[in-house]
Amino acid sequence: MNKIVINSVYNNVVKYIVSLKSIVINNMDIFIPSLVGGIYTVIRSKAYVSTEEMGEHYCLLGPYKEHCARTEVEEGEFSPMSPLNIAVRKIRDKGFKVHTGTWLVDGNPQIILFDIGSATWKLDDFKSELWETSHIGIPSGDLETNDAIVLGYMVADFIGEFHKAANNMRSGMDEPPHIVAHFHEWQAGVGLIGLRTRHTDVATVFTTHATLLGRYLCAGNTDFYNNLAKFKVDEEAGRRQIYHRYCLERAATHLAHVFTTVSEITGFEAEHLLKRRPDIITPNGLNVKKFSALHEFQNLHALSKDKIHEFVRGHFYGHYDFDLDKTLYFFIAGRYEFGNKGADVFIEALARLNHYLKSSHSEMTVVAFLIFPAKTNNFNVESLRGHAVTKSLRDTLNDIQQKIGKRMYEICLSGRLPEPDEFLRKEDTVKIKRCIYALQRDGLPPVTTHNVVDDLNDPVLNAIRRCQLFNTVNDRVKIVFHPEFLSSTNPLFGLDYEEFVRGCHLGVFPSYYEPWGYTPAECTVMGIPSITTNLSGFGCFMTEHVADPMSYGIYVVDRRFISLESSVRQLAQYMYDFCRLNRRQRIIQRNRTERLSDLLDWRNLGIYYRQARMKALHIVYPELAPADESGVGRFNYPRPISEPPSPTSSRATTPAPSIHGSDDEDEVDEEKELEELGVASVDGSSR
Ligand code: G6P
Ligand code: 1S3
Repeated sequence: MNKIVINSVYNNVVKYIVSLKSIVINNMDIFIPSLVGGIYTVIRSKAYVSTEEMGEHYCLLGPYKEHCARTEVEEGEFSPMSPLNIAVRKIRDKGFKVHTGTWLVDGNPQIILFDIGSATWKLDDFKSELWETSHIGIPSGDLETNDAIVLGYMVADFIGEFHKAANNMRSGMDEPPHIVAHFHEWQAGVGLIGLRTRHTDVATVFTTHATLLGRYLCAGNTDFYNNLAKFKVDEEAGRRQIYHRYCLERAATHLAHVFTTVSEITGFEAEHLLKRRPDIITPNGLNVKKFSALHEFQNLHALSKDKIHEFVRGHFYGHYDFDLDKTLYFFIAGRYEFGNKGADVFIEALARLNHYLKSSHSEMTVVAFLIFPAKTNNFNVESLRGHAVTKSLRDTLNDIQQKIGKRMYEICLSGRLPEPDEFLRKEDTVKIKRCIYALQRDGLPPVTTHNVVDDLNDPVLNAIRRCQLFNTVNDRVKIVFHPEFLSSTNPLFGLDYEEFVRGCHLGVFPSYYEPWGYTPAECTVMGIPSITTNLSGFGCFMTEHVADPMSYGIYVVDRRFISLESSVRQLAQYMYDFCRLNRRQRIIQRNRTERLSDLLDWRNLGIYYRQARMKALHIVYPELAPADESGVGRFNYPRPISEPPSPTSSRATTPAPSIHGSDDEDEVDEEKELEELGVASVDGSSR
């Protein structure tokens, strides 16, 4: 049997990967968190299970980017007689450069990378073919689309050769090679158009992770969801000068044997904007890694939180008048699409939260981090200075501590107890005083860690100014805008994204346009509660499969059926309710959140990819068994019957002090026991 599926993928940062996979084996996966490009995360996290399921019948195809390939790919040739090898040789014979090997991610899937530059000389031919077969014309100045065209036809050539090679190997057998090519996003869709217009005998699947027009329309001031049926799509695309791209996306959508979207809500959008209803919804999974110690994720939270504490001490030096033990870390992160990702709503709601906390004389402080990549001229002096002065104080104290230790040792050796004035010497006091003076500052702690290039027009900074969230001593909500993604080499945090998320208390993602939304999903598998919306694929998916998402630490803000003002208020209320949880309740809630990770595991969600492949194959080869349409519907997370983790479960709508339990961590054990007995689990049964 030579059943092979080919997936092609493209993310918006021109990281583009295509995968080939067999359908005989089931589809599983692995998870590596990635901040940039959700589509990249889909393919990368799925690689492990795909390889596990299909072995060498699975392969990824994409463009060759030298700087990425050097660190991420181990180059090597496929076995000489394999159809992959034969097809690669044929493509090379045409003068195209192709790199082969394995991708250095869990599962080590086979990978074929096409050097677009080596085929640019064929661009005009490819464009003519596209025009002749589909009447889609591409303007010469659109370099991204030009690259997509070259890559698309290289991929179509390759798959054509692969099909021939696989067919030749099967000569004498009745069955043709069963090949499924799965393309993701419009850029990769060109390959699908090429295959279909050339009548290559392979089954095709096209997945859109966000529609082109949807992204554009939402970024404007449009009441998108209430007007979906009314948009004049050609006109809207033309007005935005993306008509040719839109045509490619629509052609791929209609030519695919099976069309999928990552959520119902994007399916609804596709139905109106691309004029095809998805055949199957393929929700995004993650590679969930379970720790052998059940509560390891709680320990990791405490460890990472300590590192964030250290950042906060430095950033707020001179104004460090709040108790870190009563401080909560909230964050939002993602592609810098201010309105689409809900940063506007977040900042507005933070201002309300600030007011609620102040007027209720709450002891809690919230530090809200906004992590969006913007153009900057590096870190600002104030942020660096804060970390330098706190470091200097720490070093000085460590030094003095050591000296005191040595002196005490000597004195004790001589047979007496040290006198109090022998501990701290005058010169030490002077040194400490110097450090304390250095900790004084005239201005307020900055709201951003970097010099933002377009400071005056930056949407986050403007919203912070408008809401006057300036980090004054009176503010109970402090703001830190970090306009760069995090990495472990970051001089201020020294944390990578995953560690940062683990150290936070709540992820806040009040997106308006979010086909899926990996950020809250990543929080969930790390046991960190999050806020999402009923306009995000993730939010809708959770609402469908979990009886009471809020009690599991998944708060779903309504951004669909109520006014913007009401959504802001609801978000502020959720955040305020969260602030009223005591430590015990937060720990319980994290346990519950983490329990949902099974639901997001590719091992469960991979079934939809399998269905899509089978359905496509069945269309091309009707003699093959039709797809098994049963899915994750069998998952059912009932409401936990143990104590409510949140005052919201028992509260009136107005803020009131927390009434549940004490802050004593030991008491959590009782709850843990209850929960670990399997009070709420998949299918409601114990695990
Ligand atoms: C984890 C750790 C506990 C720690 C707690 C802090 O559960 O295992 O040792 O006390 O986190 O929780 P908090 O919500 O206050 O950060
Ligand atoms: C898209 O990436 P985005 O952040 O631009 O695809 C992701 C993967 O399917 C999805 O999670 C996200 O919602 C989409 O918006």
